[in-house]
Amino acid sequence: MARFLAITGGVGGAKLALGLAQILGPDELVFAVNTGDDFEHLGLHIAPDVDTLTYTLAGVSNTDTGWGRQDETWNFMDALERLGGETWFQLGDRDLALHVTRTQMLTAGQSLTQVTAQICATLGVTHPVFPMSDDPVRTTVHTESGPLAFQHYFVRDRCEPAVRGFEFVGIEQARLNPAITRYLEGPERVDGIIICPSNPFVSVDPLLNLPGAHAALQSAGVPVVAVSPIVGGVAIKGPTAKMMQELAIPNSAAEVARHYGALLSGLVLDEQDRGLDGTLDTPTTVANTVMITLQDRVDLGHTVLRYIASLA
Ligand code: FO1
Repeated sequence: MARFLAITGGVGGAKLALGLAQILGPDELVFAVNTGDDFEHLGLHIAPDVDTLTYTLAGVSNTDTGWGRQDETWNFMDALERLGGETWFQLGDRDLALHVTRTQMLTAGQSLTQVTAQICATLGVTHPVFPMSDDPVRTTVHTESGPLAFQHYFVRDRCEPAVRGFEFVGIEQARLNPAITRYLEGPERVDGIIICPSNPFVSVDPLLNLPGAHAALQSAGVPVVAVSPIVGGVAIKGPTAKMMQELAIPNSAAEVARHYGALLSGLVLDEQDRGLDGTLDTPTTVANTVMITLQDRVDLGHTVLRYIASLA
């Protein structure tokens, strides 16, 4: 039975993750999720990318925003606003319950991996979801207005300040989640690794930059396939293309391939970038990567799995 590891960030990556989860069972697919976006807010540990994936796989995500829960109510935010509290980061009542539970469990000494497993089980998510690390890694965005904690840059300042670079604070002391390492070596080794169409700089790089992670992924010796989050020079979701422009990197899918370099066995380009097919140092294939319907996600999942099989 073929088994796969999918590396994902938030909203964009979770779309393909859901497609893959419709095709592969819980013993065939595991997820490694970015935690560089995590932060402590209002005394709570928020893990946005882990939660976006969990809610998506559980079928309870807010499909308008991509983050947070469907059928949400906002009594807590309204009351907080009246008290003069910080309201730039929207926490719905149901979502809040999850953050309170997670924070309590972490404070009681459980690891983020254990907490995530319990929350997934409660929500009926059967595919294993692993935070990239149990150690704190916090993405700082260096901007023209100075360094900003990731959520301050992303949500509070709406990605407006021009980006100068990124720093993953704590990464030198952090280690790749051993639950993920297990799938890269030995008898449990997966047959392929999928990098979902998440932001390469802030959603995938935190995991790749964990000490030894890049080498562990490479030495797994299995195909590593990424789906480009850049389509026709723009990002389907989020600030990837804007960041590339500000970093003076051409905002092209070709640069996504160049960014991942020798790690990649292949890149899935969108139909709109068909002109790049066969012109890059990295092997490529072409598919519809703009996932609007559930069927789009499943179709792309099948394409990715077929592509991995062809590269194996
Ligand atoms: N994104 C927003 O743009 N605005 C918000 O108020 C917001 C709240 C929020 C609450 C919980 C959660 O899990 C995610 C939330 N996000 C919000 C999304 C999130 O911050 C970003 O999409 C990711 O960090 C980027 O992957």
